Amino acid sequence: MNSGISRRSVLTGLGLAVIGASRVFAQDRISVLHEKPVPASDVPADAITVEIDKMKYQTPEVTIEAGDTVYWINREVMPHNVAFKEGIVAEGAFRGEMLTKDQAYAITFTEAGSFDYFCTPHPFMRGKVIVG
Ligand SMILES: [Cu+2]
Repeated sequence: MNSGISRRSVLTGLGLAVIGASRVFAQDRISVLHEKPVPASDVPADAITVEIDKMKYQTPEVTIEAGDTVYWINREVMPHNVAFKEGIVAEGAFRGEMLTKDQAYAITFTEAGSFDYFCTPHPFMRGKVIVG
């Protein structure tokens, strides 16, 4: 007579690991390197720059990678800034500091997307940062 040995393996039910990767809209999609404008001479030589002159952002559209920093440099006496409407880079609106001549302002873009900006006192001045 054969005595059958039965083995029973017990499968442990594995819980699905849920990764909490959903974006929180309230989180800022940018970080500001320096709260105040810096002299244009402090801008690194290899920086991604947008010059502001003649009431225009001279490179109206720049394409960068997430984590890159864009420096805006004002080259004229007329003060300008970089501002985003509500919901573009954060839940609220973002208004960068005003730049006088030869001052720079740096913003690091931490998430992919297309970010339209404008100049607060000159809303006809517009530009876009595309983060790939
Ligand atoms: Cu302006």
